[in-house]
Amino acid sequence: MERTLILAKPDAVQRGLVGELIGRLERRGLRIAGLKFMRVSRATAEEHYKEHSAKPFFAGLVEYITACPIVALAMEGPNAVDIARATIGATNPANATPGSIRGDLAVSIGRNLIHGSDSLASAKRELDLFFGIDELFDYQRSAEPWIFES
Ligand code: DAT
Ligand code: MG
Repeated sequence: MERTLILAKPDAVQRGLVGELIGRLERRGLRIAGLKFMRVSRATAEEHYKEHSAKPFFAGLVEYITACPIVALAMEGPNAVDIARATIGATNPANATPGSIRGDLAVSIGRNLIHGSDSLASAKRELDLFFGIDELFDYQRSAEPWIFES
């Protein structure tokens, strides 16, 4: 079982596509472990995207992600990191396979709708940045008949 950080970015909120994005990930089989509608601070944006800090698009990326509220999600399931990345599609929507979120719903690399962590290590780092432990639901500790075997 893995958890990954998903962000429905400002363009997803502005275009009214948040439900569509979450719905696609849920229908794929991932479940929501945390969710919040929030404004990303400049400090959080810079930390989240620090691997890109030397790139020419970094300033624009930070402006974009802090421009209006986003929806942050922790999604979980078996191989959640890779499953989410495949469902999201390639970084540049021009190269994203039709059927993927970016391949169906986006045209521009600078407005590509959604973030998904690129590795388990990134997921842990990014989830810590966006969620407190008390904001994530622990399905294993629940008595409900959840869909994944333990
Ligand atoms: P991903 O979001 O698929 O993990 P990434 O980590 O390489 O992609 O880059 C983070 C974001 O930065 C990406 O979603 C959009 C933006 N970005 C990446 N490369 C870019 C480029 N060449 N020009 C403009 N924006 C870019
Ligand atoms: Mg990335």
